[in-house]
Amino acid sequence: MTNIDSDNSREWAEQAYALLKKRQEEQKQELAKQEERKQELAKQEEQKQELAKQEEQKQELAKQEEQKQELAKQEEQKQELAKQEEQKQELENQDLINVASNENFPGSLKTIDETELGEFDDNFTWSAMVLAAQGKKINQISIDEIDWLTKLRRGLEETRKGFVTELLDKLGDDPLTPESLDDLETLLIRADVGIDSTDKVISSLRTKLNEEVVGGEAGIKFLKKELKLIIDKPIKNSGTDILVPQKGKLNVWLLVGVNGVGKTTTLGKLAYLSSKSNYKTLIAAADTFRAAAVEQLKVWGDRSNVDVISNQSKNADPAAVVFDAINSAKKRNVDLLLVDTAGRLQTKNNLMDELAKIKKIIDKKVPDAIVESLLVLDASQGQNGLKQAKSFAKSADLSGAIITKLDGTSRGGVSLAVSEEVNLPIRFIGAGEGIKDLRPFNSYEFVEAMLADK
Ligand SMILES: Nc1nc2c(ncn2[C@@H]2O[C@H](COP(=O)(O)OP(=O)(O)O)[C@@H](O)[C@H]2O)c(=O)[nH]1
Ligand SMILES: [Mg+2]
Repeated sequence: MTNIDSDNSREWAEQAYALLKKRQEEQKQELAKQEERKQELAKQEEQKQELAKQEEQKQELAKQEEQKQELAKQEEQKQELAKQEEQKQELENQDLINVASNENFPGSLKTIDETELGEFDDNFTWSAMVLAAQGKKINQISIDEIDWLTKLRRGLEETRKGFVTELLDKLGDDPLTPESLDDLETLLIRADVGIDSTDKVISSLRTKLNEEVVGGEAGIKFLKKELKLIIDKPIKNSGTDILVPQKGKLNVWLLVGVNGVGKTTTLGKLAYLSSKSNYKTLIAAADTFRAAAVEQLKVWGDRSNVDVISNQSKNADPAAVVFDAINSAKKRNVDLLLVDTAGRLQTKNNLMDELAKIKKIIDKKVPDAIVESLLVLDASQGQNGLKQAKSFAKSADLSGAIITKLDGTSRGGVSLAVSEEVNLPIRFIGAGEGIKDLRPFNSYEFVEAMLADK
């Protein structure tokens, strides 16, 4: 807990927990009410069908009657018809009621499970403190945020284990020495932070050591600050802190990267985030190489109610799919078009040509579109991921990176190498296979999770 400066933070966390608990209770009650209402509607529907059946029977009877006593009972028939008219009216009225009440309860169609509030434990306290340290107020935080930070910290556990824990063991409570800097250097390299970033951090620590005595705890604090500076630099240079679609324009985000890094999964999670944030979203299935890719995307699209534009014919041209998707996006006034692309490594030149062709189509059809080419990298690939980033950056004109699979890898440090050596702003990070396991990148949270001391 010592890593975060925040007064009374435990008390803060307790209050936040109580508030979230109350909010969740209220939500549960609301859901129960909706469920009741749904059953009520179902009952009404049954009644309506029953009435319709009676109506049919009556008409049948009336017909028979008509045939038998056509002349004699004309008067009676008139009355019968009048009655039927009345009943019909009643049915129509009921129809209106049903439509109206369905519209009132879109919540009952929810497909994504609400996150459950967990225990008031160390995870909650740490997450709440990270939020508090960023100036969040108690009533501004959500269970999802707490849940995500918990996942992030857990995800970076492996990276942390071979790193901070060991470092703290080595340092003890003693001030830093030139020897402990050597240890730190080794640990940073081992966590795939990269040579350049490591050199940078170590040399500024060395300068600091020459000027003053630095205790273990202060050393960690300084280290966090330095690492954060490295990750923040390309983000600052881009002029955009958090990547969001610009309203009033077509935003096109291309997800690129080699096979298996998590492009399609990430795209699915992005579609969820985007549509949940009320951006009109569309998916283009431009990985036409893998037969199952379209199906995989459709499943993700269904989960967040986002349509998928695809071309099922074998070896369809990816640029043609993007062409169709742009037409459709323009027609529907889409804010964000997410484009999934193929990632065959063996034919890398083709891959780059394909990406160039896709970009050309976008430029031609929507010159004022805001295009982002986001490189997806699998954190568990460590230095290999860094190599991919360098080679893509050379030929694919990238504007940002997304780091996936931070859960359960010991190589989360690669994010720093990508920032320092490829100069790419990290835009999102993924830590799991669920639809909510992707969040906009936040350097403060990332560094806190990577160096948390428990
Ligand atoms: N644990 C974990 N698995 C992930 C994550 N992102 C993607 N995956 C898995 O990685 C595998 C490849 O993902 P996919 O999206 O098909 O990669 P693509 O070939 O780049 O499109 C799948 O089994 C995904 O479920 C993540 O953040 N964490
Ligand atoms: Mg894919």
